[in-house]
Amino acid sequence: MKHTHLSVLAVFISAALTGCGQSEKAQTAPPAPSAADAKAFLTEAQADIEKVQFPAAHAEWSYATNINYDTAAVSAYMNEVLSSKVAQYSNEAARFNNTEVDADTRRQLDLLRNSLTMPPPADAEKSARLAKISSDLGGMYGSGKYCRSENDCKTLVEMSAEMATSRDADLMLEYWAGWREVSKPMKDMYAEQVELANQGARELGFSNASEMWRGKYDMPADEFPKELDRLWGQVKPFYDALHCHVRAKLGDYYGEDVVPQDKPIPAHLLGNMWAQSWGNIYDIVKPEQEMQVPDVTAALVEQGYDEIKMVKQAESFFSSLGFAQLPESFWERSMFQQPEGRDVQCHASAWDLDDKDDLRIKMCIQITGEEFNVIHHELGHNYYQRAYKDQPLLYRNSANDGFHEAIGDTIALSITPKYLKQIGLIDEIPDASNDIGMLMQVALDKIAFIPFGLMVDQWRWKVLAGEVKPEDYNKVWWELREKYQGVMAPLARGTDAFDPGAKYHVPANVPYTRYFLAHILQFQFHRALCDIAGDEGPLNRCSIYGSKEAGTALNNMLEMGSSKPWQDALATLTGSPQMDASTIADYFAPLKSWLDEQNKDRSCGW
Ligand code: X8Z
Ligand code: ZN
Repeated sequence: MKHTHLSVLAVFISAALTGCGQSEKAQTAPPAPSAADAKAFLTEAQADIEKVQFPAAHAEWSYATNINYDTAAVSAYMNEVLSSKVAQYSNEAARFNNTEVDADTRRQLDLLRNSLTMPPPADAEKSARLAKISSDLGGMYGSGKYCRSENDCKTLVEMSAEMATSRDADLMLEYWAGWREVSKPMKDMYAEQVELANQGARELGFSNASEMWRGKYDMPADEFPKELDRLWGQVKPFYDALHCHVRAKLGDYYGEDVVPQDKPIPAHLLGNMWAQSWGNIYDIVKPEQEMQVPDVTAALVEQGYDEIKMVKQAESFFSSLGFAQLPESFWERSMFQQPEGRDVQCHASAWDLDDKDDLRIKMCIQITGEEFNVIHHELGHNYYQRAYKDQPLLYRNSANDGFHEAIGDTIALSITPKYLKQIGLIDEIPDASNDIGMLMQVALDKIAFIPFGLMVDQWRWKVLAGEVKPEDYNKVWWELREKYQGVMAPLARGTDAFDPGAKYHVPANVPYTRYFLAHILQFQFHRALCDIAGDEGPLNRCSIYGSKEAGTALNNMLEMGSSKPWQDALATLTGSPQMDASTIADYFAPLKSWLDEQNKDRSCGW
């Protein structure tokens, strides 16, 4: 996550005078605002928003790294001030709807109009309530724990770590259900928040907040879901094959009474609290033939890596591409470890506190290969933020939100055996006979994720559009989980359950389609950068480490920020303005053939 709240607006006071003595003739319409007025408005709006944005970011940082009553109050207040300001300016931008302006001015007006995620109503009490709910939901998630008894409470980080390696179905089921107790009390607050944000959206001229969420992609809001369906259609055959194999192997391991072979997979057995990525069960689903696959977790532990050393190693990848090192303040101000004695929001995020160089990450780093990837993911945000920092405020953002999420992941795709050997984490590069194992490991992380990345906002768009009422929140959530992912709740869900709230981005109001897009885009970026780096081997073995040419090409796209439609940014790097999942098919082609062979006598589907 990164904060990019835009804001501002000085209330435009209509100059129309009312008064006595005005003749009929004098009542002419006020002159339409000019293009120069629009530019002046944007300049003023951005300057005004900036003034509040930075203190609001500091308040949010203080809250996320120290959740308590006071930090909650300050962060809710600052968030309210900022978002009300942006809402006012967004409203005012409509004044220029009929003004003829240049493309750049129009783009900035549109970005401003659609910049908020949860737009506050103009009513002061309601906007304060919305800010308080948002802040409370975030705090409930961040401080949430599951208590097995009075003195035995587990944090999400602890339970996640155990679920990554445990093969005890009962224990995993207990944690799965225990964590979902945390979100039950969120349900009514969430429903109230939806109502308030929709009022805010209507005041800005949208039919609801769903329309705003879908309208941020340089195409009509109703076209965007079709684009997602197209991309999902490209990936689905491969996902189905992976699902079929994984379900069969889980059935062998846990028994077909636990994992029925004609139903969705029970969600607690996939090595992850949300069944969103499955890399942690590689040992259960791996090919029977012995495969050498680097164990990055073991290598990091053996070589005595600590949190800082992992981050330094990730930084050095970016440095090898020609990006300037992170500033001293990054090391002083970031949070790399879960502190003792206070609650924090452990969910990883990257921050830019001043749009100059106050970059930070906030993570509760575990010494694992998975977290090593997350560190690259977060630094990708920071390098993007730095690359576009000289753009005007409204362009200090990624081309679309999927781009922001894709950059660090793209770099992490270059953590190949070749690279691991270069940095001394492994001694030997496994030969091509091991590729199926290595591709399986990547597919469990990346391909398994894709339908989850899609379904979260399929749910939220329906909720925000009012198509799904609070009493059906949980039911529809599980319908979508089953439809897209083919996973099911391992226990009957009570009427008070609010399982979406057990996933960070729902209480935190972070849109999720960005991760779906990122999982498509990162393979396109990887291929383009590998071409530029002159790596001629297969994509899964390519690492762009050390390629200044690749770094320059990447930076050229990053520094555009959101100044141009994302299609232009995409074409700048890849030569094509289309998102396209065919690169995924190419990357994993040998694994797909292998899976089809494994599945040939199985009955797939759910
Ligand atoms: O939330 C994140 C990042 C922070 S922007 C760690 N991710 C999603 C998640 O954890 O659910 C990265 C992949 C998907
Ligand atoms: Zn991210």
